[in-house]
Amino acid sequence: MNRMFGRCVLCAVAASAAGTVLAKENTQTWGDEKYRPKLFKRFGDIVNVPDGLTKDPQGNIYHSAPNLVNPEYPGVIVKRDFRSGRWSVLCAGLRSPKTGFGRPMGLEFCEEDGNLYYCDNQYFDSKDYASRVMRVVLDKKGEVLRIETAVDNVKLANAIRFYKGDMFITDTYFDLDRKDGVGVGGVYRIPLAACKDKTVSLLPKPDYRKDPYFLCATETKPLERGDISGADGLAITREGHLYFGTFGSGRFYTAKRRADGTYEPAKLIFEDPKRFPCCDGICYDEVANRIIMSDSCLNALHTWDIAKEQKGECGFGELWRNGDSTGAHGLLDQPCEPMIWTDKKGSRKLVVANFDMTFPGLTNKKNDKFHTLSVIDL
Ligand SMILES: [Ca+2]
Ligand SMILES: [Ca+2]
Repeated sequence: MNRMFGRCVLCAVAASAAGTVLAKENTQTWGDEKYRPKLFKRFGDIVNVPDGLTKDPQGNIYHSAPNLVNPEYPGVIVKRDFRSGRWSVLCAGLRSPKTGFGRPMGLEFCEEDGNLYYCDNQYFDSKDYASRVMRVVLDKKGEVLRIETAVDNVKLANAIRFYKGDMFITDTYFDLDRKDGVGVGGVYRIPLAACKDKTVSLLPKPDYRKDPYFLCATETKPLERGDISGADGLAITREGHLYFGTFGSGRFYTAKRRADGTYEPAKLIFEDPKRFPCCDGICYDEVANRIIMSDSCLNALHTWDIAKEQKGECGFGELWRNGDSTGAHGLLDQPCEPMIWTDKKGSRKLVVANFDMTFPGLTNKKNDKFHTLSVIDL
């Protein structure tokens, strides 16, 4: 009897502890309540650092997790079946021969060849060009046949997009050790044909301007939190224009595509460290003709209105922001990648991955046990 009582007391304590957690979720929020993020998915520790998001033409969702917080679990790509809503493991990230880890981050389904590509971010394990872009070759049923290296010699492969036969990736660190303390990162453009039958190797960074695949550079003057990370998120509009921003300082750029398929030099279009101190993953919202940016530092989602930009106005806006949160009830917890997705009822959603692996100076203060995706009704 006493033992039973003891157990009940323990339960009561646990419930009260959970209640405390709930109360703390009443963190400050900014933004229209209709955009309050809700919980889309909570994973077990098998996905302990949620990162990249993409979808295929059938509406299946692919989600990557480099799992840097709890290395008991390998980096992994999971898949949500559109019809059943069930999640399953698609594959583990292929282990790097240099580090022994597989670290899938930004990923994109390529409609041109029907395969899934992901950035293998080895930078936290090796700064010696160990990162790669991997191609997950799928059969007609979507099962994995093999994983092969499309691009190597990358420092920190971060985001990946496709446009008209070309792959575009960001490399967040060039490690040029500039005297002025500015961090350089950049965007590369690699024709799919160039890496179809062999691996494309990027040139070492001291020669980056000679690299035939180099497209444009970003510069990051560190803010108070001392982060010099460069190009991170990348989005491409239906006309092929590029948008990208720096993780360390939220500098936001565009590079316009010319009619002949070449690109104009990158242009800095927004820089305001108070409102946008960190550009993590971004996506293009074709319906609203805007870019949606996740801000890992402020726990926020911002927007960039392209029509306003074309009129010479500032396109910046804030969609949602909240204070420190575990994400247990869907609030943002270091949002790193947004994705537009239409559910079975035809309702347009914004799905957001919450990285929840805190760095100095971020709103997120703790790597907690809630590994989550949020969702917002658009
Ligand atoms: Ca957290
Ligand atoms: Ca969390």
